[in-house]
Amino acid sequence: MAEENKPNGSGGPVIADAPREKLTKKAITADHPTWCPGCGDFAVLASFYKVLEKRNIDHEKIVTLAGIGCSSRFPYFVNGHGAHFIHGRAVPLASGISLARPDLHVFLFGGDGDGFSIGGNHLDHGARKNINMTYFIMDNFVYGLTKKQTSPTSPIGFKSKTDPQGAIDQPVNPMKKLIAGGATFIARTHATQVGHMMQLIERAMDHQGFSVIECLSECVEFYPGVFDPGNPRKGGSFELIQEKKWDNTPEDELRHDVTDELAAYKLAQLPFPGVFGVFYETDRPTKNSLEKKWIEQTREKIGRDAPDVQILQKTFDRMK
Ligand SMILES: Cc1ncc(C[n+]2csc(CCOP(=O)(O)OP(=O)(O)O)c2C)c(N)n1
Ligand code: SF4
Ligand SMILES: [Mg+2]
Repeated sequence: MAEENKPNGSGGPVIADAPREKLTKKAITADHPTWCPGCGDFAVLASFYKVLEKRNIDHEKIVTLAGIGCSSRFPYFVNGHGAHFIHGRAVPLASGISLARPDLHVFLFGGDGDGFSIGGNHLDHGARKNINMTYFIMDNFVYGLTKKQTSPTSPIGFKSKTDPQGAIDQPVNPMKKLIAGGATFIARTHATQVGHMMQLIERAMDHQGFSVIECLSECVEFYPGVFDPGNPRKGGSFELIQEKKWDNTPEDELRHDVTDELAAYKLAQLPFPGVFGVFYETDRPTKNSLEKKWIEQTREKIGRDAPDVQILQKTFDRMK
């Protein structure tokens, strides 16, 4: 008798896990993307597929979530669990899923309007609570889906349907907002740099906590050419952050310490197109881990095998 089919202590057969098929791009591809030809978001999707394939993540553990916007169409194009949710409310949705199912890889995608405008407050709270998820923000400095309104990252002077004479409001600095909010992994990339996007997605998903990547992703329809200064192929410069290696060499003195909040702010001050890579990374307990402890303590008191509903009932009973 094969070892895995021998009866166990409880008398039932022990069934070995079936060998898994490797995750392929074909398996994770859903609908054909409906973005405009040349939109930067295509490259983000391609990088994401490549990371999933490379890391061979268990297919049923992949969740992609989003709010509303062109970039937020992302979950339609990924064959996995997913939802296209209310504009700006994707962080609370992702928070609930992450806390209820900590075994899943929760990926959140969206735009600058969704993340920094209507969803700006939720972003701060997801960050301070350090809820485990990877949030990829495709920043095109405009509202694309609704056809060219000023967004919170549009630069002063940008002419749009809401600012026909040019934007007059100070734009959000995403890196500064995220550092101040309390996100524990904060990085920046450019949609023309597939290798760099992949590296950052991998680092962000390996990070325990609220990890955010801002990606300059061009809207070729409503703000063409805006990210050329960060694209070497268009004569721009894609300058990478040199991170400290802690190798005692004199040059290491000049490298960036990703755990240094003030140093991260200084990098965030650099004029456009700024620098790319990891600005800040720190280790702080996640809400997931803190809640897990609390749930375990409650289970100890109420009974290991008690169903969730009974735990809830007992908790409410104690409040009477
Ligand atoms: C509550 C609510 N307010 C406004 C809208 C209209 N709306 C849809 S997408 C969007 C902005 C999208 O911009 P962004 O998040 O930057 O995504 P992009 O299309 O640029 O990728 C707006 C204002 C909406 N759908 N729901
Ligand atoms: S409108 Fe802009 S952001 Fe939307 S799909 Fe077209 S190019 Fe992309
Ligand atoms: Mg946008």
